[in-house]
Order: sequence, then structure tokens, then C-alpha cells
Amino acid sequence: MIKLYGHEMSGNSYKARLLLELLKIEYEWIKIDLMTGEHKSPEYLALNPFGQVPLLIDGGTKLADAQAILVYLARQYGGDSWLPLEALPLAQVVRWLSTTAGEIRQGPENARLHYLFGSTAINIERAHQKAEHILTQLDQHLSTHTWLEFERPTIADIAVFPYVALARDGKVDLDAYPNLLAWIDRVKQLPGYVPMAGI
Ligand SMILES: N[C@@H](CCC(=O)N[C@@H](CS)C(=O)NCC(=O)O)C(=O)O
Repeated sequence: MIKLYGHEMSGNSYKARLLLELLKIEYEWIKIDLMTGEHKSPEYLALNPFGQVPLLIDGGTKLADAQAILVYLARQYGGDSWLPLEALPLAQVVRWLSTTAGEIRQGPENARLHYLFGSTAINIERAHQKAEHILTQLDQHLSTHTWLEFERPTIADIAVFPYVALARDGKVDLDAYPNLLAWIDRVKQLPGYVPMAGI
């Protein structure tokens, strides 16, 4: 059975868990306690030298990184629907995977890290500026799109969803983004959807 190593407060772990649930794939959840530093233990570092969650093991396949895990699960178990392979549609989805690891991490994800976990390495003013910028862009994009790309959900939506929906944890107000709020509700209506604390 697939094993997913993660933590319940980790939005990156949640991305992988959410897609597993939406695809109705059985898996074993293995908690790695970030609060006690279990992710830096020799046992866990032997599995993932980056010392981060999530990590997925599927038979002989071992994969770290939420976006990589989404790509793997989508192609291995989800057919063409969650990640198309033609040049342009593939690039359109990858654009959002990149956005979540870039602009969204620098903005709402870092603001949450600052307020929820007291991370001192974060410039909170910069994180709030970055959050406002990317949430404004997303809200505009979603004013003409039901899903981030195409007329159906893809892993672009799953990758972007957690840290946008968790933005209030970082004292980022979402009320100014009505199209984004409507899209968050649409994701929550997907069959098989599971929540995480804060969403
Ligand atoms: N690029 C990785 C980043 C994963 C990541 O930052 N995970 C956090 C939890 S959400 C973590 O393990 N932090 C502990 C650390 O970096 O030491 C991904 O997208 O999965």
C-alpha cells in the first residue's frame, strides 16, 4: 500500500493527501512530527535527505516534494484528466505548480509560517506584499475561469489550493477576493474532498 509521510498542519502534506482522497486511492498516513524535529532524525533523513514532508512511497518508488507527488499520482492513477500531456496543456498546469512553489510560498505560505509557527526567518511585510500581489492575480484569473485551467480541476488547483485557503492563518484577509473564495468553495465540493485544520 502507498505510504504518505506527512504532518497534519503541513499544507504541502495536505496537497498529496487531498489528491489521494480525490482519486480514491488507499494509503497509509505516517505522521512525521515536525514539532519534535522528527523530520531531522537519522531515520527520516535516510528516507528523505531534504528533511521535509511530504514523502510518498509506492512500492519501489520513493518521491519527495508535494508537486512531484501530485504529478506522479496524477499520471500513475488519474489518467489524462488531472494532468494532460500535450505540450501546451501540460505547460499550463506546470505554470501553476511553479507558482505555488514560488509566489504562493513567498506570500501566503510564509505569512502562515510566521504567525502560526513563529518562524523568525521571514520578513512578514514582504510576505504580506507578495500575498496581496499573487492573490490579486489569482482573483483576476478566476474571474474568467471556473478552474485554474480547462473546464475541470487538475493538479494545478490541488497544488495552489492549500496555502491560498489557509491564508487567514497568516493574517491575510481573503474577503477582497470574491472569485478566489468561490473557487475555494468549488474545490471543497469535489467528491472525496477532505479538509485540513484551518480550511
Ligand atoms: N518543496 C517541498 C517543500 C516541503 C516543505 O517545505 N515542507 C515543510 C512542511 S509544509 C517542511 O517539511 N518543513 C521542515 C523543514 O523544511 O525543515 C514541497 O513542495 O513539498
